[in-house]
Amino acid sequence: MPTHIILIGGGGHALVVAEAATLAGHALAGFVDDQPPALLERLGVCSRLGTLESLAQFSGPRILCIGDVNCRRRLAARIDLTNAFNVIHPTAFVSPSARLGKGIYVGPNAVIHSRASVGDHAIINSGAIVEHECTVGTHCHIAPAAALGGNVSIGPGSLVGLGARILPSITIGDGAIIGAGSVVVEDVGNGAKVKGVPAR
Ligand code: JB3
Repeated sequence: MPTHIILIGGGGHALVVAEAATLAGHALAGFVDDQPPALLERLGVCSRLGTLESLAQFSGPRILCIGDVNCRRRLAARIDLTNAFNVIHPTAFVSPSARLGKGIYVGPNAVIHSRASVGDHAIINSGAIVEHECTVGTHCHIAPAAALGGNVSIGPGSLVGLGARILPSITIGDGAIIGAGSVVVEDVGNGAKVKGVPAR
């Protein structure tokens, strides 16, 4: 019996979550969004159930489908995510010893390796690599093709940009931003924004 998932947000990120959920054998109950007209509606992917406020009428499984880390964090504080559901693309590898929270999106060809842990409402996007014993905090976004070496720790609400590389055993603080294509060779503090090779 497929799970009927409510998507929270109706834009580009919701589009990829919807596809991953469908390929994984789930069904879509529809989406909620405050801003008309949403991409999902224009593409006929699934029906709009209402605004975020209307979410209170539903008890089914749901997932936050908003790419912006701060927006995702802000909305998570405002809505009921008790029944948050993980959407994992069928081509992703998630180690049996990895520990996942809830409301997590794992994209195509992503890797979450042995004994890694990923917090609630995080995004491990297309082709991203979270190596063994990493810790990825809640609401983090590991963008497409980013790679975390073993034992890397990423604080809540941080963004690791497209194709960035984090060397093994590095610690990234809370709410940090790692620029696309960067190579991080030393720890990064809370709220820091770094970019480049090596990232500064
Ligand atoms: O780069 C990749 C692979 N994906 C990007 C993703 C991580 O982030 C994607 O290309 C986009 O840059 C972005 O996807 P997202 O968040 O779907 O962006 P957009 O298509 O602009 O849709 C934003 C959705 O969030 C829309 O449904 C908005 O209604 C909703 N939204 C944004 N800000 C908000 C707010 N909804 C509420 N209620 N409140 C907000 O503040």
